[in-house]
Amino acid sequence: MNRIKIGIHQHVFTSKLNSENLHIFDFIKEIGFDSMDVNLRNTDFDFTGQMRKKAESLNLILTGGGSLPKTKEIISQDNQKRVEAVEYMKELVRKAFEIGITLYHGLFYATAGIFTGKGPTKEEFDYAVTGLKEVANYAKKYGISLCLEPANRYENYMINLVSDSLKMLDAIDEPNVGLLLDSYHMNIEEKDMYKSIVSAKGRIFHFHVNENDRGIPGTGHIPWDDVFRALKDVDYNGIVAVESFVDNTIDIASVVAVWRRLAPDADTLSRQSYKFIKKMAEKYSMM
Ligand SMILES: [Mn+2]
Repeated sequence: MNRIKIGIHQHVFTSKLNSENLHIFDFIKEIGFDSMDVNLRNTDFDFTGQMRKKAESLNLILTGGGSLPKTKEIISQDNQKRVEAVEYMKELVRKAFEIGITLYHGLFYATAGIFTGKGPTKEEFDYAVTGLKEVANYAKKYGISLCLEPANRYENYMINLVSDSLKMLDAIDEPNVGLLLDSYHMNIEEKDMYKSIVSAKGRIFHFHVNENDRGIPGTGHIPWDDVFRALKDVDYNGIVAVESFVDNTIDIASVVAVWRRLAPDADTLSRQSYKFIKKMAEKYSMM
């Protein structure tokens, strides 16, 4: 029988965790959450120890998000830029390790928001594979796995579909590389939510529940029964985390294009999301 854990992204509350707001961990634990997705890019190296200690004291699992920023281009024509992108990811791997994180996920097979006016070339695909294979081997030494997150066409042109991501996984061919699937991106790109999740059986390391408008799950038109039935049918045992944004001053607002309030406040968003995920997980006997 498969059991899922329920997580929440730190962006529901803040773009940057620090000693002033670390009590967010207590708050989400109280609601019932098992896990939080942390923004690795915005976490200071000298804060990792405190974060780790706090999470351990609460028995809270942390995962690390770290998409490539605009200045880091893993599929650039310029070799120097590709090297810099790989070095940047290695730094995030070390940060993740210091926090006690074992899953590092994001849009890092290309750079969000950088377009060429064409689809991906074979050369660009190969650059991503070479770079990620290097990062994967580095991460292995730290006991960390990478999760590629297929993201919609407005954010990148390399991997929009689950099927694209499976091709890249096969090419990277490392056991510590898998997928983070996200219902928001899938709703834009996939014809059939159930079939695409099932097509990735055994390769899904992390899952984002995201409503079609990125608001509270269960308040929009994502076919949630298809999503949870698929997670059940692939025996998913990982974390199902709500990813939404209330603090719209966050630095990724321009990438994810969220300009309006998606929920009244972070408190409401987290409580309602938890309730909804739990209800669906119970319906499909995954709790
Ligand atoms: Mn996501």
